[in-house]
Amino acid sequence: MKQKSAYTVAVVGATGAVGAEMIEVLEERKFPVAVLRPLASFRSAGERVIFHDQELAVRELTMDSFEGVDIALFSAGADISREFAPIAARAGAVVIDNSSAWRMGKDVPLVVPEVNRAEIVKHKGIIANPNCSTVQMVVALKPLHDRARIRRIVVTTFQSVSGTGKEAMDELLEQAQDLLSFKEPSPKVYPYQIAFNCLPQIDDFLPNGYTKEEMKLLNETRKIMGDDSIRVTATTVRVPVYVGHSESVNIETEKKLTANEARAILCEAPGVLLYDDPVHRIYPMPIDVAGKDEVYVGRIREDESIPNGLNLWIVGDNLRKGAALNAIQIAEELIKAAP
Ligand code: NAP
Ligand code: 12T
Repeated sequence: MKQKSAYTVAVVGATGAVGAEMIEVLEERKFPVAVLRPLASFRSAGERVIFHDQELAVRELTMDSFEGVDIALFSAGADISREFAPIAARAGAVVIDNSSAWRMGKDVPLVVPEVNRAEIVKHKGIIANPNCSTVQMVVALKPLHDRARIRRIVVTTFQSVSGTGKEAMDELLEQAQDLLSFKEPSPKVYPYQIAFNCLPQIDDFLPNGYTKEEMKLLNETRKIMGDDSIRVTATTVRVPVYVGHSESVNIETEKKLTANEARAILCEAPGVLLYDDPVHRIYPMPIDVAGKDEVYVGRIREDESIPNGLNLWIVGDNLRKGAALNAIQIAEELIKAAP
């Protein structure tokens, strides 16, 4: 891709929760878009999306969708990415893929700009956006790792339903309404009732008893931090929150970091907002972080059960930094680096 004054950008999955956020973030950040091409399934072909006060018709995704496209932002699920990302790349586009399809590929950079922007230029047509839970965790942990070397991470996530998409957001609302009017809720997207409940399962189970989502946190963290010696163990939980993933994170470091030292480091860290003042009950919550770009960190305290341990509470907007915003930040770096 050559440097231009403005680019043709395709959004695959433009009618979805992430795709809609991508179009909003492109507009908000004044990304140099010459032509926006919104793509989705045949079901929503002809629907309209608004971009810079212009109504654009959604087109059905086909083999021919990528002619003349410079950048293709994919967010229509892993099956679609597996099939169409290579087609888009062959047509000359650089794909920035939000699904899990390509993340662990050897020739696929897995990028969070604050952590490893230098990887972007190594792409061979596809760049992967990490899982939402991984993104917010590494944004907060990388600066601590650089200073004190993280040896082990124990993380429990509290993930919102928007991570699953539009239908899951509708399901939470419907179930809450049903329950408040004494009707039996009917699970469709999730295996059990999500309203007024917690589900200790995100994505499918693997033979080792972990879910795929839990293993993404291990494998993606190692790849992005560029350190396969970091040990990670995760439990991922779906909670009845609309937008914003929260994480309780325990780290063990090689060098001692006091809570105050960690606060000072995170105060300066790019993409992080320190929100930590227990005396005044200041700590991040998803209802406050939804719609924000930064990863919020609070509840920083020393783990008194080991010599070099810290506990942190990390909250991010999963549709923004966890998906759309991170993808567009990658696109911004890409065009900056273009010859
Ligand atoms: P969503 O709200 O359910 O939206 C799905 C989108 O994909 C819709 O635009 C849908 O179009 C489109 N789509 C579905 N089947 C298609 C097909 N056969 N051909 C073309 N388009 C098709 O889901 P979402 O939350 O936006 O998430 C979409 C995907 O993004 C996820 O499956 C996941 O891979 C990825 N994601 C990644 C992260 C992350 O961690 N970075 C977070 C969330 C999502 P229609 O309206 O026509 O059905
Ligand atoms: N199952 O892109 O349901 O790997 O919250 C993101 C979000 C997979 C992914 C979810 C998921 C991904 C979810």
